[in-house]
Amino acid sequence: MNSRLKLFQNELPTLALTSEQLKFYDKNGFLVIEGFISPEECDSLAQAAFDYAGDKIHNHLNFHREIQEFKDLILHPQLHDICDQLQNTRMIPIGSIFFFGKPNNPLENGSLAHQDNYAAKAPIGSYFVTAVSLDDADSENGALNVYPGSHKLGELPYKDTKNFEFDENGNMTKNYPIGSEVEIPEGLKCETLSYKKGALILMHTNTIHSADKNENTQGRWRKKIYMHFVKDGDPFWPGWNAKRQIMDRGPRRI
Ligand SMILES: O=C(O)CCC(=O)C(=O)O
Repeated sequence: MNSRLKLFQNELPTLALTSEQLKFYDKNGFLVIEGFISPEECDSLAQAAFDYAGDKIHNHLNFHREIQEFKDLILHPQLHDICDQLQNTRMIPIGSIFFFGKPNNPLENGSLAHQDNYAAKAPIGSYFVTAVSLDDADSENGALNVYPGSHKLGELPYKDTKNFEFDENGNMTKNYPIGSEVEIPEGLKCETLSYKKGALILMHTNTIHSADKNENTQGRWRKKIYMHFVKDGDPFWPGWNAKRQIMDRGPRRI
């Protein structure tokens, strides 16, 4: 398969985070880096997603195993540089999930307030969440809500809930709001992020987050690819739907 993107280039210079970015992440449990990829690269990824999905406009797991552009993205050396610095070790990609974020789509219903490690069950602090937004996103089209500082609370008790239902042919028939819900501890504030097309969002696995269903009436989509990592050598639960698996990614550069 030929890639229309030229993302995976070993010769890309290393990307060092600033001390402000590191401090912000440490304090808040998330970080947004605008302009990580270009609008053209976003469009190329979006086109590849539409070409692959056809009329199946819903969440898709592991596009990076099916679509070269998404494989290039999850293997982007500068994405790894950033993950490695924030987690202070070599981070290994293990899975991804794509959201079309089509306005008023019955097969996309946002997500409940949750932490992400309920799914991967990796050692505490090992699992790591990254996402690239392929559209501008804000409260008008269901952007990500985060609870700054919640990553310092450890793993909270959660209500186990189903995310998806599939028919016998593997087609998604039902989508519940994603995530196993946690109770929001007192004192935490919810912040709805806004970011531009091409932004990279990094999130500690214990950061409580959610997203509203996209009910935009102006036809604004909110396409986004989440890519998940785990610390090199750590165990995790593959998951019957997600089927997480390690990928070969090259050496740590920074
Ligand atoms: O729709 C979103 O951006 C949030 C998705 C989410 O909460 C998740 O994948 O854990």
